[in-house]
Amino acid sequence: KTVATIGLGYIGLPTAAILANNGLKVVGVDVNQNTVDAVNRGEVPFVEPDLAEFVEKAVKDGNLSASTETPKADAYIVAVPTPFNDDKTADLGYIEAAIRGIAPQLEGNELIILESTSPPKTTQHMADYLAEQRPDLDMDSMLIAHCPERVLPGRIMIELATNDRIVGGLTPAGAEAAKKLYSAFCTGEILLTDDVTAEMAKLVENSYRDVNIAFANELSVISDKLGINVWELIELANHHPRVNILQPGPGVGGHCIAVDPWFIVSALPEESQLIKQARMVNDAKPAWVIEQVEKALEESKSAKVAVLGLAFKANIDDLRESPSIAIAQKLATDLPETEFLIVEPHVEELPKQLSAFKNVEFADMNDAVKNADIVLLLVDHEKFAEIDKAALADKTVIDTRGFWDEKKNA
Ligand code: SAJ
Repeated sequence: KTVATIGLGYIGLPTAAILANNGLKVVGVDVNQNTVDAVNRGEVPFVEPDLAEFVEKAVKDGNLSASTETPKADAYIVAVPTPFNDDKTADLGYIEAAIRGIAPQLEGNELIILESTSPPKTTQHMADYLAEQRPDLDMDSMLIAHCPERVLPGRIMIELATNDRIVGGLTPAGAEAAKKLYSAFCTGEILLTDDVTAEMAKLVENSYRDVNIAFANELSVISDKLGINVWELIELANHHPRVNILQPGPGVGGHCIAVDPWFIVSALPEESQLIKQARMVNDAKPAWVIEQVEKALEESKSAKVAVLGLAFKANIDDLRESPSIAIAQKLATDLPETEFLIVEPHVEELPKQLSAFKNVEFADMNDAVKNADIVLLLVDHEKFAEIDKAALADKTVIDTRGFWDEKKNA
């Protein structure tokens, strides 16, 4: 059996590599010539633990190659981006382009799996689009399914093999065929359903988390107005056997949780009031943090602010869609007289969004804390536990994660 994976990004390449390591002949397709060349040399164009070994071995064994052209294959896996437009609707352009590449190669009876996170009914749209491209093709013979990925970057090679998978077939035969392909490497349970339920399963997993984080973020704003400690409030409420409130923070980052709920909202705006409101609550949190800093600076604009953490969550180096970066950028723009000492132990230098500011400097953790008048903690990196608490005693501390809160850590 031969497989073509369309898209050699964070999901497509690991999937291609794991299939090839399990005896299938795989061609990875990408529009980026550099990516294609790198894979053909047995190299990986981005960092992900264990992936390099998988790719190197598969290429050496002759089971994996890459191309900018879509080849003939028995099965196609579409793993391309689905970004959203400014009006929060999904951009299906990359999926359609993938189908335009696949269409001329088809003879009937092939399997096509959509892996990209997509709004409800995208799998059906993909099939309809294919039928338009190939009016001569017997669509009833085609096996089409949606199989969303749920792997965590940093653990992709492990989670690809061990996570349970949801497979939604446009037809039961499509679901069965996709299950068979995934069982080449997936030791988790493979759960069959229809296409729209599978699309929604991925979206609601991330929306569930977003709504629950929004609840915690809203509580932090309410608690501030009431003059009570939100960390203590949540800690106490969570003693109830059926209550488990998440933790407030400076906002929600990353490329999934802050994006996926919009795919539901844009498909069903009237019906998705809660999901939409949660998104807005989380998106409003950075502005609230900025207000706290501005209040603290009212006395002296020439104060120094240590900003601890830029990553979108704890103990990673991923700065994409990070609320911390947005906060630092806005502060540096609005407060040109204030000096910002940026600390991010997981990266080597200031990211480009901050490097042009004259009032922003990349700093060592302990120096920044020592020299600052205000300490703003944005990410709960373990590394920050090494900061001597005595050094904070005479500073204004704005702790958006409750990192140093005694009630939270009681
Ligand atoms: N956050 C809070 N408070 C919390 C928990 C998280 O403010 O109590 C913030 C984090 O700081 C971060 C954001 O939310 O900015 C998202 O972090 P996360 O750890 O909740 O999730 P991600 O984006 O790293 O990964 C999620 C995971 N989905 C779920 O947990 C339902 C992961 O399993 C998915 O594979 C991934 O999205 C994805 O690719 O969809």
